[in-house]
Amino acid sequence: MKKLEEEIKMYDIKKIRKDFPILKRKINNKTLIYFDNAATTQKPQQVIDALSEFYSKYNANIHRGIHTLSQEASEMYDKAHVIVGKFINAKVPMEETIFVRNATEGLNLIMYGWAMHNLKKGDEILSTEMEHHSNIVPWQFLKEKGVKVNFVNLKLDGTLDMEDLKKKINKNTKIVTCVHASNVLGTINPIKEIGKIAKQYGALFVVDGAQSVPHMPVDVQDLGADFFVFSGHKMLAPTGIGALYGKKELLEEMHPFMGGGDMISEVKLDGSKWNSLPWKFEAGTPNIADGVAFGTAVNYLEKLGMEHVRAHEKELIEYGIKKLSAIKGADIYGPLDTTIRGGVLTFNLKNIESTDVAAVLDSEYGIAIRTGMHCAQPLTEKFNLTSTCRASFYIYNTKEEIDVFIGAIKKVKEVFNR
Ligand code: C6P
Repeated sequence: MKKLEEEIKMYDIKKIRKDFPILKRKINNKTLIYFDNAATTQKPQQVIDALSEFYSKYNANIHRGIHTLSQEASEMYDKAHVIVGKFINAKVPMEETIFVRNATEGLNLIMYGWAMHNLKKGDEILSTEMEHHSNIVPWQFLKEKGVKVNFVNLKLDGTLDMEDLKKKINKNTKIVTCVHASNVLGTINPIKEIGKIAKQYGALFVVDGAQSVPHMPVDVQDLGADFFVFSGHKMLAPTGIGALYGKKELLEEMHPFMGGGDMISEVKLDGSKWNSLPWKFEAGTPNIADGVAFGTAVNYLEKLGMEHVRAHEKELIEYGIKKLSAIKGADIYGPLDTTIRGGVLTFNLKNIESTDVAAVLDSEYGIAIRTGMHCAQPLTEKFNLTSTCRASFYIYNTKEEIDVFIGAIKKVKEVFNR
């Protein structure tokens, strides 16, 4: 523990910030304070360079040519799978890491590839009220097959009701799915425990890691996940690239999502054979350059060390909660215990519209936050709300920025006479 504390002191925030050119931008004559990291993160120069370098030196289609460029591009793209798979401790990093567009596509792939083919009338899926729409809506597509979708209750302290989970799971439950860290409340769920319960009932365990992989060490084997999805753009990589981890034996028996080039080993007019993993699930020309840059982004995070990333964000959220809760009329949502909370600070100011808060923060202070339901309508309505303000932190944010933010919140209250 002592060693980690010492190392965190060496977490060189000034150096990190220099890697992000956008942080120098002025917004309405103020230096940008970017607190919308749960939506998407900014990109370091290393990732921007990786894209530029790929297109300047290596661009070619992959797995299709024997010419040098195609060979090199293929090698780079394949290697990125290994980098990403190792990052989450996949047992077989290459075969178990499928590149998709984002977490949403990963969840849809599981629904179309596994659930559509394996579930029947009377089967049940158990999700939770804490989910992003992408872990609710795809499962609702299965209702037409007579599959029931149930939801574990969310408690008003921002944690899942584990007793309710134990009540709702039963012998018909074929999939248990849960968000690892909430994009609205910041709650870090007891994933390992939920996975164990799922296994007791023989259900598949699907985890939405869109808000965990970018922010903390994740070990999919230790967590007991059968499938695990996340998006590159929330962890320094470009948009349009993400990953679906799946246990090899499940992926091998699973139906492909899309048919076409590269996902086959043989095509006859009366039928085809599928390619080996992970290519079986990557039909057509993939997002090659962004895939390569995904590897670069992961290398960047690896260098920082995910324990340090988590420790830095924990410090920020602790500080943010402390400062914001001292402001009269500020309601903070989600657990206040930062051992189970990521760097997401969601709040409302009494009698002030969230959009008004965000507009003043942007126009007067150059601070970017998000407002609305954050693609989690059932969660928002559980709290009897229609909108919240959300400041979400990442590796380059500082306590000084939070101080500016808190000063701005005080000013907003003054402006609106509250
Ligand atoms: N949440 C937010 O502002 P995509 O859009 O596929 O990259 O990620 C979907 C997704 C899935 N699960 C969780 C927990 C998420 O937070 C998100 C994306 C963003 O909160 C955009 S709505």
